[in-house]
Amino acid sequence: MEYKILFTGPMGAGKTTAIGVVSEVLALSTEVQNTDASVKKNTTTVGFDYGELTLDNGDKLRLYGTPGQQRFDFMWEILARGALGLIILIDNRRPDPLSDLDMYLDGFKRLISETACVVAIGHMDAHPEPGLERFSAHLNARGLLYPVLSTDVRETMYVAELLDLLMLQLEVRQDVNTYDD
Ligand SMILES: Nc1nc2c(ncn2[C@@H]2O[C@H](COP(=O)(O)OP(=O)(O)OP(=O)(O)O)[C@@H](O)[C@H]2O)c(=O)[nH]1
Ligand SMILES: [Mg+2]
Repeated sequence: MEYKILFTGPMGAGKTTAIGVVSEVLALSTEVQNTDASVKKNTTTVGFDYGELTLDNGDKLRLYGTPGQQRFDFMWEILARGALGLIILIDNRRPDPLSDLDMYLDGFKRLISETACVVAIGHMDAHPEPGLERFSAHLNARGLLYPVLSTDVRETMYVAELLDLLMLQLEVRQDVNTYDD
């Protein structure tokens, strides 16, 4: 089986980093020099990221990452097409990470209602607040039950964990659908 998985999140959260650390092919990334002075980073993604990963059972994950800059919102729908799950990567250094989360939950509403979603909070090492319980409460208040965890996508192990959690939800969903029939 092949699965398309999408990573999204604000500029600098670590989408390109995450795909780069787990991809077994040279990750494709459309980086250009960053001219947005409000985010201190040299380059930013303007098209999308792409990487591939084969699981132990032979399943292949095709990993896509959205650009973080708001001016590329039009890419969201294109990239969401055919995806089997969404990983929302939050950057806890930003002024209002909870409303960032809302933006992606709203923007990808259809995809996540039909598939699976994991909410991963990055950059907690330097910015522990808001804590995980605030994110969970926020999701619960919206009637959503997705796994929320802290991550550091510079480490392969953490990215693998996010993918595992997403795949697990898909398996559960498939089982439930089988019972429905
Ligand atoms: N300290 C710390 N640094 C992190 C963490 N996660 C990612 N980073 C760093 O943050 C930066 C993220 O950059 P990218 O991977 O380019 O971010 P992006 O989400 O692709 O950004 P855009 O393409 O501009 O939207 C990299 O320098 C990572 O090494 C973390 O949890 N803690
Ligand atoms: Mg990027």
